[in-house]
Amino acid sequence: MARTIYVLNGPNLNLLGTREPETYGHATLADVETLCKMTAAQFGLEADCRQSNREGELVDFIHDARAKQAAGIIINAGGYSHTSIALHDALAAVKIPTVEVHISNIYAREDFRHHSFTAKAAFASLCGFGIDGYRLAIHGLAAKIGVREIASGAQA
Ligand code: CA2
Repeated sequence: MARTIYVLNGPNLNLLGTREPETYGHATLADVETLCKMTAAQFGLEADCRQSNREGELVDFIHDARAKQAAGIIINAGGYSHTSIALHDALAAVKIPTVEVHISNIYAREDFRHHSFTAKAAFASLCGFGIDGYRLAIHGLAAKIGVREIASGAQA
């Protein structure tokens, strides 16, 4: 059973925590990655977290996920979500269970954010939960692929 999930973040998400806190909160990308690694570990999974500002590099990461037989992908493709047929095609090609995440509620924002190409290649999408969306996405992905949470210790 594959034990690695890929957590992919797209353009400008490296700026998290430095600007626009009213939209994206105060947490940094490092905080997101720590949250993902800790959440994945609760399921005995390892989160391989990557960020790129380049569309082609994100395509390469998706191909890497296939080559490494990743159990799942969590992706926030940032602005490319709304424009990138290439990312849609890569996700569709690798056939890895994928959850799309957006930190903000894209449906409460500008019309151009209401459509997502990556959503069409994902089995689920989450938006508007802030960075907690990544934690929720990992829980949903684990349920989808049949991975149970590891018991966290004896109950009193
Ligand atoms: O809400 C999300 O997670 C988005 O994917 C974020 C993208 C935006 O284009 C999508 O419509 C929704 C933008 C990421 C930019 O991140 C920044 C973070 C801090 C400061 C500036 C930009």
